Amino acid sequence: PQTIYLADYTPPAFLVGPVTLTFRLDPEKTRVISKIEFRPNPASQSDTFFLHGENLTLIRAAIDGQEVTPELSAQGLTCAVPDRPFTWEAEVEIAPAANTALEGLYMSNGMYCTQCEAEGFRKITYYPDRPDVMAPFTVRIEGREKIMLSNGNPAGRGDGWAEWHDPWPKPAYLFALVAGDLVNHPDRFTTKSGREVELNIWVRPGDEDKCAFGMEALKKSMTWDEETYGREYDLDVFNIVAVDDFNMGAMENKGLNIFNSSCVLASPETSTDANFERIEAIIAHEYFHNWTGNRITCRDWFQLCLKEGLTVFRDAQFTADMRSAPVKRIEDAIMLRGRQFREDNGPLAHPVRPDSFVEINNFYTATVYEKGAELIGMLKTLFGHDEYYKALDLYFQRHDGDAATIEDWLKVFEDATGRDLTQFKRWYEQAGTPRLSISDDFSNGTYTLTFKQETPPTPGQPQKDPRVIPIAVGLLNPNGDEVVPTTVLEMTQAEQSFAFDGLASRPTPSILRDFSAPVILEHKTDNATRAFLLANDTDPFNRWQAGRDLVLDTLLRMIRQGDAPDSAYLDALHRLIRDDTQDPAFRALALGLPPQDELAQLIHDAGAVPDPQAIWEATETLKQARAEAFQDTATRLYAQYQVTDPYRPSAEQAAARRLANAALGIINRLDGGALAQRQFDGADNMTQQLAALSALISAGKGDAAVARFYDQWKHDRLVIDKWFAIQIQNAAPQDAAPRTKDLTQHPDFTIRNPNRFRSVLGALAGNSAGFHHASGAGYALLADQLVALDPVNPQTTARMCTAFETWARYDATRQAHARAALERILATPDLSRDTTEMVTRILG
Ligand code: BAL
Ligand code: ZN
Repeated sequence: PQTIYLADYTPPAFLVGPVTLTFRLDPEKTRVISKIEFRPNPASQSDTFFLHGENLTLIRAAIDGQEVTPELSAQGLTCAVPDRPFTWEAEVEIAPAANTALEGLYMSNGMYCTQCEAEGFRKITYYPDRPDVMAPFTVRIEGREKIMLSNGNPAGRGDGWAEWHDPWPKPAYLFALVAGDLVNHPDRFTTKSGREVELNIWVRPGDEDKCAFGMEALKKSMTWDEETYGREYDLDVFNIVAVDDFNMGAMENKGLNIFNSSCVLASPETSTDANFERIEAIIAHEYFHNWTGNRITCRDWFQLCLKEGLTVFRDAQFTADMRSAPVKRIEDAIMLRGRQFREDNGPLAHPVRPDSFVEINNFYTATVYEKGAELIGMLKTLFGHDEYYKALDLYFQRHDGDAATIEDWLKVFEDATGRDLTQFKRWYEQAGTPRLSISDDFSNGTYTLTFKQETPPTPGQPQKDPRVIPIAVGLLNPNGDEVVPTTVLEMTQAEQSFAFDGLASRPTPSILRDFSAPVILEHKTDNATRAFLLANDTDPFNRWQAGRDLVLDTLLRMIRQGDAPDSAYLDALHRLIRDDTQDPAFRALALGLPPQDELAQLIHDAGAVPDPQAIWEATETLKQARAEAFQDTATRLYAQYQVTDPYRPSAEQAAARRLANAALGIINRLDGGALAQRQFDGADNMTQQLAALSALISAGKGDAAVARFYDQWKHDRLVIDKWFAIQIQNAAPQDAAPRTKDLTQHPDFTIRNPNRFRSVLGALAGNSAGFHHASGAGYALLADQLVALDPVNPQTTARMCTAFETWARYDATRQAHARAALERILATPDLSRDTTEMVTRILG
């Protein structure tokens, strides 16, 4: 397959004026008739007229009304065209019902829908399918469906047809069409300048009662973006549609967001508190794209982080404002370390702005999204609130209507702040997570902190230059009082010292407060200091981090040396969870254990070979020790944090349930599942029911509850996804692959639905000791399933290959099993470009 390089970018040869599309819908033979105004681009050296097009049957093409015979290839067409503006017309036939890849126009439960990002529009008609070609679209849909939607504002409808007009020039990846027998949950919003906007969430009949929460989230997002960024909505209608078969979480098509139903449908009975929080964030994310992505889009796909990093950052700000800022920050750090640090450390490491790709769908990654968001956060930390918003105002003013680049983005900050961001740009260009080591010194009232930064080599990038790292630091005196409040140190060199004068005694530093940079801290401190920070730090993130450092230390000593669980850790944690002045969500987070995959990475980083089984056993031993030490406290917390009010998905109620369910997990290890059974029997919401089911399975008492849960929910596909996943997540290492295999034979398992596939095979990949079991059964099973899925849905296959990205850290036996599985995938005839690229990179 061909590699595409950022350095080879050239402007489009032709620019596009108004686009008119007519769809005559039919599952097997949809006709798409396009009429497009083209004009030569004076900024281009090329006069080659090339239109992308894949899997299309061309019926006819004409230029200025005269039929032409273009030259066709598997990628598109070329045609001789006049050296002046002209009108292109084409009629093609496509088969939505046969489209299982879920890119372009396809069918889901009898409903037509589209997914065009990144390069799906070329499967709908011939077009310059690149984000720097922008045009207003008028769309006519002809069909028998009750509801027929496209982008923009409604422009008319009659018996068997509907028309839409989107006045905002957009790239083809933001095109959308939906048609089906849908019902809506309607509402209205008035923008701050008085525009009346009709809002709808469209769903299949029967799902109407799961839309209210999403609608509230949408209205809150619209208000928040007006108040925080001064950004208003710009059409008369905003439509959201829920679709069951969808590769991504959701898609920000202009005026017509399409959502994976799992990311919009919510009810207390079927959705957990975590689902509610995620739905609120994704609704906000897609809505915020209207400005950061749609009004200002990307010049080319290498700039993906321009819209995704910024929009993730904005949705994180929104969640922090709607819920608890410290809890959101801690959850984001856990996620970043679990997914992005892992990516940065392995064969798939790539810069936030990659400089080459084979298949762009393979770059919708944690690095582009989540690390991309961290870079925006660092700019805000470095420049402060006012300068950040000054730069953003300039960005919107200068680039509205543009297809922009990271250079444009950084120039806005330079112009707004007067600062030079040449060094900061390395964050976009260099892959890998910087490691920050620390030493300190105290003499004559001066405390000096010295930092050293080093980024290990990543594929294709052996050498790294020092980056700008904002290090937020506070200092505490021995009484636990803060003697130096949070100060942002701006590290620019490979090694750099910072001095604090006028101190009466040697302080305890609290470093990287609020996780001020996406780096790994290598701080050789002792457990007494960690316990001190856990008790006294004023920065909630670092208080949580101190607890996390304590548990990592005890687990690593248990794994490496067979030590018993550390009593200093148990005591410090016990003090914290008993303290009712502390936020229950914070205490629940402090009770969380580090992901076993992260422990494996730490062991690997220290030069040893991790044993997933030993890591699992140590984690189990620690859970048991905590249960014995915290039994009485857990019993009290469980009772005290029961929510008696009617269910609300609020941050406050969710925090109480989270702590009570953490307490249930503790009690469950000692009472043989008795309390979990009571909770399961009495649960009136999914958060309680699922936590109880999980506990029962862990206690080995899950069989009856698993069967009952299935009977209760077999009509609800999203709940059944949870049912599949939870059985695998809670399986012991030796049982995980056999259990998964059994479940792939369940009548409700299908590889056609990405949510179902992920709920089963994704759960296996997430069960670290099970997936990496020494038998190789986990690797072999996933390979079997990926080989079966690839011809059906390459995009989801390729994404799931990331389960293998850590294979090289394990022992020779596991490596041999993993290599065999990967080579078997790669040897599959006609393997997709997506999967070929991923497996090739993973094998290294
Ligand atoms: N643009 C793809 C889905 C999302 O990031 O919103
Ligand atoms: Zn996005």
